Amino acid sequence: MTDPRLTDLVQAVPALRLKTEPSDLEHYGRDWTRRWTPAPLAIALPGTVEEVQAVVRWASQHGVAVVPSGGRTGLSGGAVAANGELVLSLERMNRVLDFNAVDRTLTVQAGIALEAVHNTARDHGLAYPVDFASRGSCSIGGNIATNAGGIRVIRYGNTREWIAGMKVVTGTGELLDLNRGLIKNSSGYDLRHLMIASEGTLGIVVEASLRLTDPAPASNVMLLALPSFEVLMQVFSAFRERLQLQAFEFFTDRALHHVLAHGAQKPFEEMHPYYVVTEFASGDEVQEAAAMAAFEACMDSGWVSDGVVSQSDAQAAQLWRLREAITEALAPYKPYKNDVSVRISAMPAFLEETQQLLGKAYPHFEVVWFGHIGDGNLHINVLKPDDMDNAEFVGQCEQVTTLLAASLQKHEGSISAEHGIGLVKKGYLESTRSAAEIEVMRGIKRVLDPQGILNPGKLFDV
Ligand code: 2HG
Ligand code: ZN
Repeated sequence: MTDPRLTDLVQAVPALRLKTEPSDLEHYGRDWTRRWTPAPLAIALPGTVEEVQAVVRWASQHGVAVVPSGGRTGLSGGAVAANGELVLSLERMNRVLDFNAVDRTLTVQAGIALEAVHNTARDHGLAYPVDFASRGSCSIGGNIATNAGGIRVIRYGNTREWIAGMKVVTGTGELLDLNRGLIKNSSGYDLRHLMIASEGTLGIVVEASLRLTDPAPASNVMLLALPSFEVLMQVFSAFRERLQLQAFEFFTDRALHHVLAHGAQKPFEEMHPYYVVTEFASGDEVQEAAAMAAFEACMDSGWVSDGVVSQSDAQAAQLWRLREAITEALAPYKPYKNDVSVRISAMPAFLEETQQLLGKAYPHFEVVWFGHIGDGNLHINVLKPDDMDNAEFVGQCEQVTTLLAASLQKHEGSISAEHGIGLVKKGYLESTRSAAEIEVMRGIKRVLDPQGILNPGKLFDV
C-alpha cells in the first residue's frame, strides 16, 4: 500500500477493510458494461454505518472521489471506477436488520442481494415483488440507486414504490434517516424519493426499509408467437382487458436464437418473428377461461400464430428462461444497449418510427429487440461484429443513439427507462430532461455533496 493517502485512510478509519490487489481493483472497478478499464485507487469495505461515514468524511477532506458499489450488475457504467476513485463496497453490509409484521416492512443493510430479500420475505409469509434476472447478484442499494424496474413493474411498479424509508450518508458524511417507514408523511420535501435513482451522486444508501406485500396469487405463464410487430400492442390490450397481468414481456426471433444457442429449450416446432411471454393470475376456472378467451380472440384476429401455457412450475420456469436469459446470452457479443421508454399510449407510433430509424441506421449490425412492452420500455441491443474495433463500434452506435434520443424527445419518452444514465447515456440526458431541470439537479447535488466527491462524472458533469 504505497499511496500515502491510503496510509492516511487506514489511520483515520482503523477498523476499515481495504483491498488493493490488482485483481480486486479490476473486479470492483467495473460493472456489466465492460467498456471502461477499471482503475480505482483502492476498495474500501466498511462493516458499519459509522465506518461509511468516516470514509466519506475522509474522502471529503482529501478531495478523493468515491464510487458507491453494490452488486455491480448495472448496465450504464454507474458503478465504474476508471479514474483513481475509492470504491466503497457495501458487500459486507448485507444483513437483515428487522422484520416488522404489523408494518409489513423488512429493514436491511444496503449490500443485501435482491434474492436474499425475496427469500426472507417468503420466510415471513410475504413478498417483496420487485424482480429481475440479476436477482442473485444485484444489491438493494444498487436497486434504489437506479430505481430498478424489471419484469413485474406492470403489476407492482418500480423499486420506488417499495421503499418505506432509508438511511443515507451524504457527501459530508452526515447520516440522514428518511421517512422512517411512515405511510403518510406530509412534512415537506421527500428526500427519500430524491435519493432513489440518483445513482450514488447524492448519498450512499446504507440501510433501507422495504415494504412487503401478500404473496402473488397463483399464476400461469403463457408464451405466444406473433406474426408481426404491428400486432404487439393489440395483443397486449387483448390480454390486459381480460386478465390480471403480472408480466408482459416481448422478444424477437433473434433474441430466441441466442437464448437457444445458450442452452434454452425450443418452445415451438417452427420459428416465428416475435414472441411474448406473459404471466397472469390464474387460480380458478374463471381466470383460466379468461386466459383462453384472450388467446382465442388473438388467434381469431390473426395476431397470434401459436401459444403454449405452462402446465407446471418447471415449465413456467422454462418459458421464463427464454426471456430472462437474453442479457446473459448476448453478453459475449459486447452489445451496445439502449433502454428507452415512452408512455404506453405513445408506444405504437414510437415503435413504428424506431423500426424505420434503426432499419436504416444499423443495416450491417445485428439488432436484438426485447423488453417490458407492457410498461412502455424497450431494450434494443446492438451486437458488435467480431471483426470491428470496440471504439469504432460504440462510436457508430452513439450516432444512432443521437437520432433515437431526438425521436424520444418528440414522443416525450426517456433515454433510460430502468438502467440509469451513468456514463453510458450521460451525453443524451438533455433529450429527456430540460436544461432547467438539469440545473436544479446540479443545485441539489451541490447541497448534498458540496465537495463533489460522490460518483463524480456519472449522470451529469457538475
Ligand atoms: C432486462 O430486462 C434487463 O432483461 C437487461 O433490463 C436488458 O440487457 C438488457 O439490455
Ligand atoms: Zn429490463
